[in-house]
Amino acid sequence: MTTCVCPGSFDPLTLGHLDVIERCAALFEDVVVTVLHNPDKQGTFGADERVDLIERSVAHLDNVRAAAYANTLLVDVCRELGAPLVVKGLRGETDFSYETPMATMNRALSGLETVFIPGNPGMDHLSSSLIKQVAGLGGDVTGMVPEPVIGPLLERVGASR
Ligand code: COD
Repeated sequence: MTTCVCPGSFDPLTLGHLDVIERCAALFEDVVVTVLHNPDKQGTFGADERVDLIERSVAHLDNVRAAAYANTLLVDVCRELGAPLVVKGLRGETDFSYETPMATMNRALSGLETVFIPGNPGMDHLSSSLIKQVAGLGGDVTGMVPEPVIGPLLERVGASR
């Protein structure tokens, strides 16, 4: 059985993330969505909240689970899970430029391979940060995040306005 890891901040999960996760679920027997710390990003949701929103959004996928890891390298998470590879979605050249050094670093650290999967073109505009901006200024986020995320997202960014 090959375990595939889908790593990210997921702050919060978007329909773009979910599309990649669903495609991984069709390709691999075991998929672990891992919530990790990105030092370049300030968090809106706590790690446990993000995991809860992911779990509620992937309830229809039997072979997908979610977990959060604090102060841990992705390569160590994958070693612990017995996963030989991670899958990352690419929305185009900007994602490719951002992701390639991380993929090379992870391979240098432990031999961990990164598989890139092209994002669904209709979802290329979906990013957690843009969606939070839209929601925070009263825009409609229907069709941008999974249904379980809508309420908590509006509650959270509304509360911080
Ligand atoms: N369509 C397709 N793919 C998408 C979309 C979309 N609409 N939106 C996002 N994605 C992809 C991203 O390209 C990314 O691959 C993945 O989904 C997750 O996205 P984010 O934005 O939630 O997560 P990031 O990019 O902030 O995650 C960065 C990590 C947390 C994975 C990284 O910082 C990390 O590995 N941290 C752990 C510490 C570590 O090991 N550091 C060394 C790294 S070399």
